[in-house]
Amino acid sequence: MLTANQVADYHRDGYIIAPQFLSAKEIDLIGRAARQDRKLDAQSQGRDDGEGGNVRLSLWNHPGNSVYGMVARCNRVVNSMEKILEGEVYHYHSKMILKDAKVGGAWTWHQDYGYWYQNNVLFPLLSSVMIAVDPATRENGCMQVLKQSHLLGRVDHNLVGEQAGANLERVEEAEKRLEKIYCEMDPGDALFFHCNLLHRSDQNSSNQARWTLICCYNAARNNPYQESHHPSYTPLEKVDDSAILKTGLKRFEDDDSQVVWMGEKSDQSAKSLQSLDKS
Ligand SMILES: O=C(O)CCC(=O)C(=O)O
Repeated sequence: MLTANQVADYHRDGYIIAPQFLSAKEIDLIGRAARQDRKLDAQSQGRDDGEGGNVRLSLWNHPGNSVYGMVARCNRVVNSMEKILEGEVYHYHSKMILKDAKVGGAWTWHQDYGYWYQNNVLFPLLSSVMIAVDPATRENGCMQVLKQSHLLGRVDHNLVGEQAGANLERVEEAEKRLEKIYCEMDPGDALFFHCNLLHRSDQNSSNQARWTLICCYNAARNNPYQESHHPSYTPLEKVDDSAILKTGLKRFEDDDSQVVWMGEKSDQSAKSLQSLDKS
């Protein structure tokens, strides 16, 4: 679990990197499961990155009983989130970002709340944890964050390609004042980040894939005021940390009955934004 100091750093900077948050055995299992998982692959969708590339991701709403679900439900992760968000949390969704060698697309500067605000969530009481499955480096398009940008509050977003992009003038001004951090990570390292933290990543032109698992949580007391394509409050069944290894290579291919896939067609968060061309 995150320590009190790590949580304090998170609140000061908008993010914290916890090295080796998953053990070598756990992350090796996740990587093997994901790479052999035909269902995860089949459910993946591409999103135009507005820079001539395409990001590929698979996204599911409920954590379910796969090995990825065990990560999203384990005490180590969920209790850390409950410390950060200061109360009960529920699973908002998880996604695997499949940033493949040579072809993996970019993510434009955005805040996650730039998307989620569109989903009738009133307060920015959401947080995500990005767990490196592969080494994430500057060369293969690791995450970049603007330190302390969560203190800006929510910035307006427009549609960029098929992504939500933060207002560029604001981003440029923020870049002059705030430090940009390249979050290079080893497999098993975890980046916890605030939903108003500005972040992006470059295209992957290297020979190394950069896959990451991202689990997102909303505070239970921040239940959306209207239903959307991501879940409203659903009690989260926590599991012991040992459940990850005990579950073994249980992939979506073996059982995805609990997860509720979210295909491109039903993800309206970015699509509901105005395109810059039209504005
Ligand atoms: O995978 C990345 O580099 C960024 C992903 C991201 O920003 C997101 O899923 O919101």
